[in-house]
Amino acid sequence: MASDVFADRLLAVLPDQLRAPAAQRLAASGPVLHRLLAGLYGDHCGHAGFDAWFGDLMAALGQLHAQRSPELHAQDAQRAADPNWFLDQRMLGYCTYVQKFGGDLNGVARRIPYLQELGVTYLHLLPFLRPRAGENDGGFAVTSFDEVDPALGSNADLESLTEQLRGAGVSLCSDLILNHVADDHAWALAAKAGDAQARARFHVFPDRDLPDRHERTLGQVFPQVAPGNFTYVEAAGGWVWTTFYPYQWDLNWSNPDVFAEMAAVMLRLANRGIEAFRLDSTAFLWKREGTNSMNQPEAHQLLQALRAIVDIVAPGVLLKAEAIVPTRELPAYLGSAEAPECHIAYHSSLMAAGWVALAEQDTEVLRAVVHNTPDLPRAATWLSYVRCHDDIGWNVLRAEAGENSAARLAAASRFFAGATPGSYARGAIFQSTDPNAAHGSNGMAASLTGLQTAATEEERALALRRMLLLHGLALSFGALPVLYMGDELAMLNDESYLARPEHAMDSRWLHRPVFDQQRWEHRHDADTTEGAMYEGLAQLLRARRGHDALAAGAPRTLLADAPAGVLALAHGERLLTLFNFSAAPQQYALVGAWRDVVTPGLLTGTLTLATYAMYWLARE
Ligand code: OTU
Repeated sequence: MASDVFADRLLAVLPDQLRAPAAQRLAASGPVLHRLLAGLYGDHCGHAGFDAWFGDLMAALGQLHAQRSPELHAQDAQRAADPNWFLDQRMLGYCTYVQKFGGDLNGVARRIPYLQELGVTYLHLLPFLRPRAGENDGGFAVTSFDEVDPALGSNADLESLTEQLRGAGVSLCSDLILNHVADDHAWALAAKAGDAQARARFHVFPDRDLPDRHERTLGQVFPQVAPGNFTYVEAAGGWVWTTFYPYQWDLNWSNPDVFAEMAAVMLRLANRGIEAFRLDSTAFLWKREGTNSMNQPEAHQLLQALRAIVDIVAPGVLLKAEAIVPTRELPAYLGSAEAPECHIAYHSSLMAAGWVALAEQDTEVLRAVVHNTPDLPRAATWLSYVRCHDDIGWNVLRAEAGENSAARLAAASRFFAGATPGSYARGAIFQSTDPNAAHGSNGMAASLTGLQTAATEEERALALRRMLLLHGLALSFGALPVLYMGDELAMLNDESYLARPEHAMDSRWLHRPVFDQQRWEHRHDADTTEGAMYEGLAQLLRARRGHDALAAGAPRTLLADAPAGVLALAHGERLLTLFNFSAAPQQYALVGAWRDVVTPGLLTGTLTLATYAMYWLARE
C-alpha cells in the first residue's frame, strides 16, 4: 500500500479477530487497488483530492467487510486457502429466470433437490433485483440494486435462499449490471430533476456534436428495436448515452463516485450471500472517441480494481465477465497473475462456433476458435454453454469465419431460422432485417437442433444426438459448464411472447420458456424425448465428474488428424474427445486401446463415428 494510513482506515473499523487476516490480504492486493484507482481517478476527485477519496473508500470497504456474517467469513477463509476451488470437474452451472423456474425465490428454493439431482453447484439466477416499471429488458434495467423485485420476493427471501443453497453446496450467482441503470433509478430521477451531481454519473451531452462524433465508430447492439447509442431526454439536459434500450442509461465510470457506489452495491449483495457476480456488459464500461468504446484498457483497470476489492474484503466471491467479444479480446478479462481480473469469462465464440459447425457440418470455424483459445492464468476459467437467455451472437466469429465471414455467418443464421432448404431448425433471426448481415439467432436448443420439426423416430433421434453433441462439447472443453434451464428436458420454443406487446419485438423471448413440469416428471422415462435427453446428459455429467482432465482450466489440444466434420481434442495424454458434426459417418484412426467413459466399451483401431456421434475416451 502506498501508505499504511490507507490500510489503517480499513482495519480500524474491524473487530479484533478479523484484523490480522484482512491485513494480510491488504498487503497482497491493497497496492494493486491503490495503483489502479490512482491511475483512473488521480486527477478527478474534486478539491478534496484523491487521497481523501481513497481513504473514505477504504473505510467503507472495512465496514462492509465487518458486516459479513460469520458463515461467509468462514467460507471466505476456506476459499482464500484454496483459490482453485471453483475449477473442480464436479462443478456444474445452471442458469434460469427466477419466475420461469420457481415462480419466485421461495419457489426456486423448493427446486433445490432437483438441482442437487442434476449435480448443480452454481446457480445463475437472471436479474431478480427491483427492475424498471414497464419494459425492463428481462430485468436488465435495474431501479434498485438494494431491493429484490417485489414480484419475486423480499430481501429476507433472498437471504434465506442463499443460505439454503449454501447448505446444499450451491453457489448463487447474481447479475451485476455495471454498465447501466434504469431511467427510473434514483440517480436517473435526480438527473432529470436537475441535480448536477447525479447528471455527472451519466454521459449527458447538451447537443448532437459529441454523440455524432462517437456514432461514427460505435456499433449497435439492438439495431432494430433500439437504433443508435444516445437518447434525447430533455429533463436530463440533453442526449444521454444509452448503448442498449433507451431506458438503460450508461453509467459514467470516469466518475469516482460511480466506482465507489457500485463497489458498495456489489459488497452489500455479497453480504446477502451472493457468491458470484455475472458482470453484465463489461466490455462497454469505458468510452473513447474514435473507437467502438468496447474493451478499452480502462474497462480492464476498473474490473481489476473490483477484483482487488473482492480479494481483500470478500475473497470467497467470484467475478464472471460477460463480454461478448471476439476470442482475441477475451483473455484480457481474466487478467494475469500480477493483475487478476475476473475468475470466469463467457466463451461465446466457442458456443457460437459449435452451432456454426452444426449448420455447416464442418469444424473449420470451431477449430479456429479452439486454436485461438489460449491456456489460462492460474485460478481462472472459461464458461462454456450451449444456449443462454440472449441470442447466439454471430459477430464474435468474424475473424475465425474468414474472408467471407459476413455471408458465411448470415448463412448460419438463415439455417437456424429454418430458411435454408432442408434445414431442420426452427429459430428466429435476431435484430437484422438485412439478409446479408448476421447478428444473432434465437430459439431453444431443441428447436434449433431439429426436435420441433422431427416427424419420425429417426429424426427425433438425430435431434437428440445434435443436442447431446453440443452439450458434450461444453461439458468436456475444460471450462465451467452452465446448463440453460429447459435444455436438459429438451424443451421447445415458446411463441407466447408474440402476444405480449412489451416482448413481441424481442425474439430472445422465444427461448425463455416456463419450466415444463410435465416434462420434468418424465425425466427418468427414457421412452420420452425429455427422458432420453435427461438421461443422455446425466451420463455425460457422470463421466465428467470422474475425470479431472475435464476440470475447468484444464488445457486441451486440437488434433489435426481428424476429418473436416470431426472435432478431435486431447485432454492431456490420457483423455480424448471426438465429435462428429456431420450427418455422414466419419472415421478416426485410434492409436492404442481406449475405453469409452460414457457408455462402457473398449475401442481400438479405426473408429467409425456415426451421424452426429460423440466419444469421450480414456487410454487403457
Ligand atoms: C447483456 O447482453 C445481457 O445478457 C442482455 O440480456 C441485456 O439485454 C444486455 O446485456 C443489456 O443489459 O452485449 O455484453 O446481443 O448478447 O445485449 C453485453 C444481445 C451484451 C446480448 C447483448 C449482451
